[in-house]
Amino acid sequence: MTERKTNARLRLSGSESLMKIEAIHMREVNMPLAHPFETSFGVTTGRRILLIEIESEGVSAWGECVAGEHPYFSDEMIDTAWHITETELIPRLLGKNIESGRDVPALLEQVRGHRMAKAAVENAIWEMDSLQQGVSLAKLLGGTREVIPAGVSIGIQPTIEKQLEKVATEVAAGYQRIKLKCKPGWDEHMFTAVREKFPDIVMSCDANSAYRLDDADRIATWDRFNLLMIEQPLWYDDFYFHKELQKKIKTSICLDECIRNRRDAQAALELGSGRIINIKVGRVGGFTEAIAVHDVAQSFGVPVWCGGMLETGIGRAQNIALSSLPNFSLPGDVSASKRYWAEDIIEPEVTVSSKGEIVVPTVPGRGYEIVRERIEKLTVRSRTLKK
Ligand code: OSB
Ligand code: MG
Repeated sequence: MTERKTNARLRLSGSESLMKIEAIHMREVNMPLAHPFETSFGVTTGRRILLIEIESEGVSAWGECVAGEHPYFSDEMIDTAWHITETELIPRLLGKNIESGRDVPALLEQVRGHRMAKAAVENAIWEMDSLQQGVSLAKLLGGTREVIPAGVSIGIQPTIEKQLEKVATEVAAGYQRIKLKCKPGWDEHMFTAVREKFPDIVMSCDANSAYRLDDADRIATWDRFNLLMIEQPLWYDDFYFHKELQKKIKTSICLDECIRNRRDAQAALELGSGRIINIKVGRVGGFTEAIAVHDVAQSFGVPVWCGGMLETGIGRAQNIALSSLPNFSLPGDVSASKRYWAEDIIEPEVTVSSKGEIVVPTVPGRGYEIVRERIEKLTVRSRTLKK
């Protein structure tokens, strides 16, 4: 808190402290995943990712849109994000003099929803601000941690044997928390097998909304697996029935899909819909709202952690910066680049120590360099908008 106030005071007064948005480049990169990723809503073998590059006075800053290839995780997808970014968001920013990423939500307010599209442009502006002020993005966001604890999210596997191999690999790599994707038909027998083989690991599961309240009695029996949490078991847009479920089980519910903003966080925590929140900066519409959700959870004594959306190094580096805030006290789904990509588009790539930690960069900006030639090779469409 004090950290953020200090940063705000650092700002110079007058025009030299403003960022003039001169040009915004949009591009779509296509990147095959090193391993297919299966959730209860489908399999992803490669990503189509919208990247935003903002130019101001010879400096460029980047943002990544985490919308998927299909509107299965949320109602956004890359093509809707592309359209809204080009026709609605960029025209509201071009030529403007912006003081901080915090000013962006108000500029985009007229456009309802499309939070993942908004987050990509807002986060690029936060990154620009950190470069212009010469501070790390983590520091600008109010981060206080020097290292962050890393966890992994393991997709649904074809067999239990494969699942056990995957878990063994990630435990050996040092990850501090293993999250298992689950769905009806890939739950109890799989949890039993993993727990038997790994009695002491910190383990959680993520259903991506695959269950219904009728499953409550069965889910209550999962208390025996000593899961750190069960992530978004019910409907993607619900926290009322999650409250009903939370009353019936001992294991903490963690909310992901249904938390869109700070008001959702407050309502859900007041209701008792869960006891942990997964913050995805794209899902809540950008760093400003992510910080606000973090603060609301903190005021309830509820821990948060940073979710992942199979990001490239750009979004991953920005997730590391966000995870350095004080209430990100549980390991997130922010893991090493090599789990996702043969070659990442930043250098160095994101690595995780044998203790399962990622070092938070202290240099100005995101702290990982863009590899422009690689991005150019992966680009399938691009568009530049200038005032
Ligand atoms: O629900 O957390 C989720 C990936 C895509 C969409 C939704 C989710 C996920 C993950 C992967 O769990 C997290 C990651 O490793 O990036
Ligand atoms: Mg999730």
